[in-house]
Amino acid sequence: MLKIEHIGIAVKNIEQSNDLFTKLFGKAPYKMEKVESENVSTSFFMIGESKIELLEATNPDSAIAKFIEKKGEGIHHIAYEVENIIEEMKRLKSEGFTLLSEEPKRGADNKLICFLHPKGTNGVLIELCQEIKL
Ligand code: CMX
Repeated sequence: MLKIEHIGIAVKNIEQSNDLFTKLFGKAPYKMEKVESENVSTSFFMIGESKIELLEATNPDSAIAKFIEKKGEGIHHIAYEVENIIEEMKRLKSEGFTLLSEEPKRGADNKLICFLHPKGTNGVLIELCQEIKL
């Protein structure tokens, strides 16, 4: 793994949270994006080299809706950038981690992504992401 790519925070209302985090950071999100396949609306803030993603559920079946219902708003996942997501998925699978998809999926902010089940990572949902190079 190369570095922490971003930290994802589950929020109930992304417009209100955008205002809150804009006040907190002193700068606005650089991007907002809906990811239909994950049933989420996202916004991204860049703070120095660190990226924060806010996530709001767009329907009740969304992982974010379930998370908020169970645990309330808060840190939802930590995403790590990888050089080659296919190779990293193979490596982690052979180490015994549970991948939540067999293939990488297309995520927000121009990334291929794959999640690891939090039960196998001390209760922290881990996302792997690789930049899609055009
Ligand atoms: N962090 C830590 N634990 C989590 C979690 C999270 N984000 N989400 C769920 N859990 C816990 C649940 O609380 C539950 O714990 P207990 O058994 O102790 O109650 C456990 O994981 C398993 O729960 P589950 O009922 O088997 O499964 P869920 O329906 O809650 O789904 C998960 C959990 C991780 C499999 C599902 O959320 C998932 O597939 N996530 C990956 C996709 C995703 O999160 N998409 C949204 C973000 C997209 C993006 O970043 O663009």
